Amino acid sequence: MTEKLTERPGTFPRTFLEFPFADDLDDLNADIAILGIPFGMPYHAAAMANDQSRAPDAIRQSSSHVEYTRTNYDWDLGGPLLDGRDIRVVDCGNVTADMSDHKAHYRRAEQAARKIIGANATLITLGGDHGVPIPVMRALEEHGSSITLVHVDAHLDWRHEVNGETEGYSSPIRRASEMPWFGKIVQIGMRGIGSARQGEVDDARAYGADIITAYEMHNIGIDAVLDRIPDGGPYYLTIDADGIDPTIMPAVVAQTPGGLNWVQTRKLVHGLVNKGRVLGMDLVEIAPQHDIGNITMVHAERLICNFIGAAVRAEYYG
Ligand SMILES: [Mn+2]
Repeated sequence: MTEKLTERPGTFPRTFLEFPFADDLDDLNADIAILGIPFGMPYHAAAMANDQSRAPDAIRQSSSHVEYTRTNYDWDLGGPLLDGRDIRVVDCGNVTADMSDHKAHYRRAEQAARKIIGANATLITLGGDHGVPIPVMRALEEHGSSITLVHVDAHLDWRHEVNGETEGYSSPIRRASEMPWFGKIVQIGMRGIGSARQGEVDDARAYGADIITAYEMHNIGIDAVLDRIPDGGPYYLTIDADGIDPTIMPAVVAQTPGGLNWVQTRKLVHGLVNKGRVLGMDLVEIAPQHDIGNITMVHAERLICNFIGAAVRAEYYG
């Protein structure tokens, strides 16, 4: 019997922008697939379901002007979202949890991501905390060599372990550095204080990670940041919401001043998509209970729509 890897969200709207729900990952017909991965590996028992676990459905529910967003002229894109083309976007739902086996969630997430990427669809992952890209990045194994990892975050995320857990939200970039299919790592937006100590910074630099702090990014601008990312792809883009400035994405656990503003974020997304193929992206670490008004969700939806619209126009799909 084939294990059911994902389930339909129980909220309304049930899918992102009410795109079709597609949970038959063995028969996936999609150019772009959205996947919720609610649960990372916790550092404490009380964090097994953290606030970030609610984010995939919260992002879906915030897509409130679907009839406009999917059909009307989008000035961020210079036309409608899918540019009037025959592009199939689906929402695969959320990776199914197993209350008696937390590791099963990552195993299913990796299997789901392998099927989606194997079907040649661009994967957009909604977290969850920053542990959830670990199984997604594992799933890229067969898809490319020398994938450039582009990481937006206030924090370095190079811890080997925290409380004995090696696959939690402080470790995704170190785990990626151990995967032979990743080459260059470019880290953008570091500032303030996180879980990294001098040793983690030394390790990242020894690997050759290009660490562009938030302050350097503000000084040199996004065009210069894009110039430091190798041309041609393939790329994987992981965005920790706390890398974005808390004035536009306040719904994070670690609010840190000085992050990417909206114009910089949009320029980075469009610039990267147009430099080469982005195999997938994730948006993680949104903690819905910290939102102010709906401002984080508005920017999250805009970010995802800009990524989709840019990919469509970069001729990714036939
Ligand atoms: Mn992070």
